[in-house]
This record gives sequence, C-alpha cells and structure tokens, in this order.
Amino acid sequence: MARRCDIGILAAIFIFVVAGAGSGAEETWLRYATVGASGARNLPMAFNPLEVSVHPPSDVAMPGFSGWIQYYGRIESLMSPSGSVAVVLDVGNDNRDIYVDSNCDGSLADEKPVKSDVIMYGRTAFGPVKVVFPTDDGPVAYHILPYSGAPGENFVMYVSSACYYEGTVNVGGVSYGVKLVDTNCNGTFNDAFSKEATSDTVVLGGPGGETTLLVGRYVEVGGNLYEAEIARDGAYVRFSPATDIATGKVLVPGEVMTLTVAGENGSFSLASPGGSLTVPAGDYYVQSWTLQRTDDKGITWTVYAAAGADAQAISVTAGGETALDISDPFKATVDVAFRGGEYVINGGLKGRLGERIAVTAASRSVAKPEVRITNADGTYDKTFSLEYG
Ligand SMILES: [Ca+2]
Ligand SMILES: [Ca+2]
Repeated sequence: MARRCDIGILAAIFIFVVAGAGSGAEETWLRYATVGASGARNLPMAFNPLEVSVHPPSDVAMPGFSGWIQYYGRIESLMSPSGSVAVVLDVGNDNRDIYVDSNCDGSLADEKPVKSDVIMYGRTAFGPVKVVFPTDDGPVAYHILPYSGAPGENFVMYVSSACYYEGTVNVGGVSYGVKLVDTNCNGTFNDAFSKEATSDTVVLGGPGGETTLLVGRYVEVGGNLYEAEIARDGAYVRFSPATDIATGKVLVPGEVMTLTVAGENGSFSLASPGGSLTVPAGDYYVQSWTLQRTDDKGITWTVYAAAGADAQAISVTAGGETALDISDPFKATVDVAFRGGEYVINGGLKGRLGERIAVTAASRSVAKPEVRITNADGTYDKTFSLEYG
C-alpha cells in the first residue's frame, strides 16, 4: 500500500516537471500484477534453475525441519541486501515444504513453510510466495513460484517469476498495452539481452497484435525506433523517439517466413516473408527463424530454427548489408554420452549459425532417425529409434 502511494506522488511530480520541460517522451507508470499458482502461460516467464546443495549455508539461520532431507538454494537478486534470497526445501515421507526468506533478512528461522501438492510439468510447484525487498525507496513486493524436482541424485529446483507490471503506453500517437516480465526472476525488470543469460521481456499489445521483445537499448514500434528506458524495479517505461541512429540491413532468402535477431540493441523481427530487416548497427544473435518450401509433389516443408548454445554472432554495420546464411543443407549431429551404465545417443539437426533445427512436412513431424549398432564380427546388430530425435 505504501508503495502505491509513493508511485502516485512521484507520478504527479513527474508530470509537472515534464510539462515544464516540454519533453516529448514521458514515463508511463505501471501497475503491479500477480499470477496464480499455475503460472501465466501467455507471458514469457521461465523456469530458472537454482544452484542447490544438501549442505546448509553457514550464514542463514534455519527453522526446525520435519523431513529427512533438505535442499538449500539461493535466488540471485540484486534487490535483496545480501544479493540473494535463501530458500530451502524440506522433504519428508508425508510432506514437501519450502521456506523462502520472504523479508530478505538473511534468516529462514522466521519463515512459515509453504506446502504444495501441485504438480506441473513433472515438478512440484509452491506458492506464489510473496517476497518483500527492502529498498531505499521503501519495501517492494515481488511474487515468485518455486518448483522442485523429485528428491535424489539429480535433484533440481527452479524459480519462476509470478508477477509483472502492466499499463498502457502511448507510442507515436498509438496506445499499446505494455507488460514487463522479469523473465530471469532476479527481481529486476531491465536485464538486457546477453547470449549467456536469460534476459527480461517487454510484451507490447497494439493494433497488429501482441509482440514479445527482449529488453535492449531500443524497441521497434509501428516501424519506428524508440530508445527504451525500463525501470529497474518495473515501475515505469519510457520510449523516446530515436533519431540519427545508424542502421544496417539483414538480408534473408525469399523462403524465410519469420526471423528474429537479438543483441544489446534489443530484439527485431522480420515484418513480412523474405527480403530484409533493418536494425541499428551492432552485433546480433539469431533467435529464431522459419523457412518454407514446397517440393515437386506439392508437399510443403517447414523448417523451424531456434538459437543454439554455440550460436555465432552476426555483425551489422552502419549502411551495410549482412546476408544471413540460413538455408539448407543442415548438419546432422550425433552426441553419445555414457550415463548411469547406459549409452545415451542424441541426434539432431544444426544450422550454419549453430541453430537447432526441426522439420515438418505437410505440418507433420518427419520420421525420426534410427541408429544401427553392430560389432566387428556381426554377432551384435541392432537398430534403435531415436525417441526425441
Ligand atoms: Ca526471513
Ligand atoms: Ca530480471
């Protein structure tokens, strides 16, 4: 409640200042909203894995546990005075309880257990759990959804954001619904794109439908570039017309139906199939593309590409044209690992920029590849289907 009052007062002061200065770009203050226990499927919230240990941290006071094993983790967050929020899962025969340092005081001894029997995607979901970050501007509420896997050697714990900020922003004379999502669930809403880590997301709903953009220096709205300022705590956005920005073009083959690239400048998508995509000069990573081709039997093949872990950057220079090499042939890959006394064989397709590739023909998945294994004298000869190929 105190926070909402603060925002109201600040907004009033700001409008007065802007009116006096005559600036064209105003901040738009946003409302805090939460999602339910089942998460928000239409918002880009992610399962973010936590580092977990069975050894208790020495600097966090613990509650009394009733279970037979505890898993200790931390949610990294610069909004917390210590830089993280401690969590612990207590697993017993009849209970699975999670404790979250909801007041960020470095103690779990003062916390109540959150119980759950909600299973989602094979994971136990807890909450939403309210965390309050003590900041210089007063307490800031933030809701999270912790998830746990099954206890055991490969135990995993995840956390997803269970909140977002929303409002209506006027961009170039047009109203857009705007939602800010802390996709990497670290309490801040302005984490810009990086190849190594999950970035935060802006969802814009306008005349052409809803667009999901990764946070970056700029956003493209209605064909125009705007400098994007997103409040760290999610409370406001400001899109200022970007003038004198050096741009270049990404050229794609005519068969390319969709393309999204992302970099520190933000994320940009092809408006119509084939042709070119104009972006601010800089380095980008291809996030996704689709390509369609009809064969001589009239069957339409569609190729879907998603960013791979070893994706290569593309450079776009001012006034330059960068042709994207994103067509066939694709490279078939086979990875073999020895795990738990068994060989695990994974097959896949890779694009020329390291993209992960999936293919459909007439809207159906194509046959999965098979692996034939024989020994030198032929006494062993078996063929296996790759189930997730
Ligand atoms: Ca506490
Ligand atoms: Ca974030």
